[in-house]
Amino acid sequence: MATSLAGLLLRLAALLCLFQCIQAKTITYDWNVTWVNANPDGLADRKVIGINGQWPLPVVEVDKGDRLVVNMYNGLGDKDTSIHWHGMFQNGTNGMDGASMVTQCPVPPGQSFTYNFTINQNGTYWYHCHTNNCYPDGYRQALIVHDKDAYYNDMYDKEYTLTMSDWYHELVEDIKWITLTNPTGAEPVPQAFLMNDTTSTSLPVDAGKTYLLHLINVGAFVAQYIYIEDHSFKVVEIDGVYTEPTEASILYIAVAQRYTILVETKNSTDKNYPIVMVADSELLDTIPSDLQLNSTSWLEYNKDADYPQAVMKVDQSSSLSPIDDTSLVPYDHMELLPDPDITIDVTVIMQDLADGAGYAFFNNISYTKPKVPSLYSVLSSGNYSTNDEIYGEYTHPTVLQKNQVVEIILNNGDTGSHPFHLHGHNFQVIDRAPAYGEHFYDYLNGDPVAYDPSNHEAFPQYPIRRDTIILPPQGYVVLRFVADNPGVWIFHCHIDWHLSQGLAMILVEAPEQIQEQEKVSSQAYDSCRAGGMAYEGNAAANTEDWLDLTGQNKQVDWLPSGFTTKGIVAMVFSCVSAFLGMAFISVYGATGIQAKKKETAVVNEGSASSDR
Ligand SMILES: *[C@@H]1O[C@H](CO)[C@@H](O)[C@H](O)[C@H]1NC(C)=O
Ligand SMILES: *[C@@H]1O[C@H](CO)[C@@H](O)[C@H](O)[C@H]1NC(C)=O
Ligand SMILES: *[C@@H]1O[C@H](CO)[C@@H](O)[C@H](O)[C@H]1NC(C)=O
Ligand SMILES: *[C@@H]1O[C@H](CO)[C@@H](O)[C@H](O)[C@H]1NC(C)=O
Ligand SMILES: *[C@@H]1O[C@H](CO)[C@@H](O)[C@H](O)[C@H]1NC(C)=O
Ligand SMILES: *[C@@H]1O[C@H](CO)[C@@H](O)[C@H](O)[C@H]1NC(C)=O
Ligand SMILES: *[C@@H]1O[C@H](CO)[C@@H](O)[C@H](O)[C@H]1NC(C)=O
Ligand SMILES: *[C@@H]1O[C@H](CO)[C@@H](O)[C@H](O)[C@H]1NC(C)=O
Ligand SMILES: *[C@@H]1O[C@H](CO)[C@@H](O)[C@H](O)[C@H]1NC(C)=O
Ligand SMILES: [Cu+2]
Repeated sequence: MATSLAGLLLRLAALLCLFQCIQAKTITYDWNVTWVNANPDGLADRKVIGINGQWPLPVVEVDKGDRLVVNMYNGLGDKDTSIHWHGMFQNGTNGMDGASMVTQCPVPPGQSFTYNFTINQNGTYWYHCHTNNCYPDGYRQALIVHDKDAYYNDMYDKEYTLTMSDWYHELVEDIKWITLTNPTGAEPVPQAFLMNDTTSTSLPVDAGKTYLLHLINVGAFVAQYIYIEDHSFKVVEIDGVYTEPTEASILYIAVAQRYTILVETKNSTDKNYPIVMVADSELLDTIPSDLQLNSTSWLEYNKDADYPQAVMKVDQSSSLSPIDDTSLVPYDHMELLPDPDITIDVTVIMQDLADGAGYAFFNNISYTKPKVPSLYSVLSSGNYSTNDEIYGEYTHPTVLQKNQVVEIILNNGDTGSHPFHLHGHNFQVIDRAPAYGEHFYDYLNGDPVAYDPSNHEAFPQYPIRRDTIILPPQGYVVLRFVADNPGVWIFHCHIDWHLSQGLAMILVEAPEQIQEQEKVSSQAYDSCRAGGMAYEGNAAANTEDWLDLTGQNKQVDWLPSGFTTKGIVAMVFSCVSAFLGMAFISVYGATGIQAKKKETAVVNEGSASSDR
């Protein structure tokens, strides 16, 4: 009798603990964002964006179910800012998504913004600034969500987080980018590549154990190959989606993508093994001779043993053969979504506009930010919210109805590969071509190949889901998701340089539900007031006539017809060569020069005003 009472009490206590012990908590940070100095590659001291005087920035770690509250104070003095929590669905909290002019006003110096949302997702994420081009200045770091129910929890002994990134020595504001002098749109070439915000790092390991590694590319531009010499591993999660454990030996991680892997260590501790990161040099227009393309860190078995440099199996990064992410299977075996209710069919194009600078387009639109954050247009527009015209032509809006199955067909008219990211969702990847590996660049031999809805490979039964997907050079990718998350979500290339060239569009998902559920704090509107920005009205800030977009921000005008990028390239280079007194025009070919003869007058006007 006594024992069974004790047993009952014990069980009661256990039950209570179950309630209390797993009760979600609130994690609160006060972040004072200021400039600090850092020299992560040992090559150059530079100003970076720090938090509370520190850089590298704090890794945020939460348990699934927690509420995260970040009181951010902009102490930069000279720059607007905001934080996007990359991969977080912000279900019911669209205003916390952090994308400037989409879901909030940029936070000007001296203002605060409180991010406050619950996290009911698993896995590996990151946070970064989402105002203008502010994250290459260092404002980015890992965000890890621990899940006590993760299927792989009893399969490892210890976990590590390892970020990778490109690194520039100049402040973004000093990098010449969208200008007449760069008509080819050649992306700025980084000066270094970092592993975990340093040039190399050691992960101490014991023999005969299994380690969980969260790998995150927090770079602004360059994708990385990564492998561990003489070790294979199992992929268990990508972009917050658990996968069937899948054996792999090389990963290719584009900016913003994440992989979690299980690495089993060897039984002996006589050697340290290089963890090798190789920058994808195919993305670089030029490769300076002093740019170190590969970096080595170590699985450190033995502090007294050597730390050997990598023995590269191949000298060309493009011949490394990484696992194809579309071959992975989500652990939850979510089935292929049914045929779409709405299809968004867009083609990526890079082209110059009348100012002679290079821009990026979905079809014929280069995203240009509206005068009112699009979410605030939803909230102030009453029954006009379902009319896509009010969001302005140049935000490239599509209004989605609640629970529609949405298909995005993304064709690449460009010769580069691009990592595309959708806010607020992950998506099923139902088709992509060409595949990774030796055929990845095959479509460069001819015209771009568009997806043909009436002639395609069979879709996978359990397509992989992720939030950032690589679009192959001149190829395509096809994505599906359900519009079950009311909000304004931006879909964009995550190469930060391409985003600033306009490679983005917005989805206005279930605007009427947004109006019902979204509450924006008065503090959020304070950022708009302090920055002199409107927070009501259509894209042109018109609150009287919702369909009158007069005064909206527009993309730069088209070039006069017959005026080509090639012509501008020839013109600029011939100017440079004339200036230098050199005759290297011939390199650019006869067509370019002919085009140039017709067009010189127009471009000279442009250059006169922009150069002086
Ligand atoms: C932020 O940090 C700067 C530099 O240390 C300091 O001057 C400022 O008072 C701080 N502001 C807040 C709100 O903590
Ligand atoms: C965060 O949001 C919750 C739910 O709306 C609210 O109860 C709480 O007061 C908020 N916290 C802060 C610090 O704003
Ligand atoms: C990477 O850097 C973060 C932040 O500085 C640190 O918490 C983490 O332990 C580092 N990881 C490794 C593997 O050194
Ligand atoms: C998140 O974790 C839960 C519990 O482990 C799991 O059931 C669910 O499938 C996971 N979600 C994804 C997208 O992998
Ligand atoms: C280490 O030894 C154990 C037990 O002998 C064996 O099962 C395991 O496969 C070995 N691991 C490696 C990586 O060789
Ligand atoms: C790493 O890259 C550099 C050039 O950036 C090259 O000289 C070196 O040989 C490479 N290292 C290995 C191990 O291949
Ligand atoms: C894009 O094309 C559409 C359809 O041809 C046209 O109506 C629209 O004006 C174009 N927009 C721009 C910015 O050129
Ligand atoms: C919007 O609502 C107003 C009343 O609030 C009504 O007069 C108007 O006809 C409605 N417009 C549309 C397009 O439904
Ligand atoms: C958002 O929440 C709703 C209701 O709680 C749910 O049905 C929906 O699946 C969620 N969507 C996402 C993307 O998490
Ligand atoms: Cu891109």
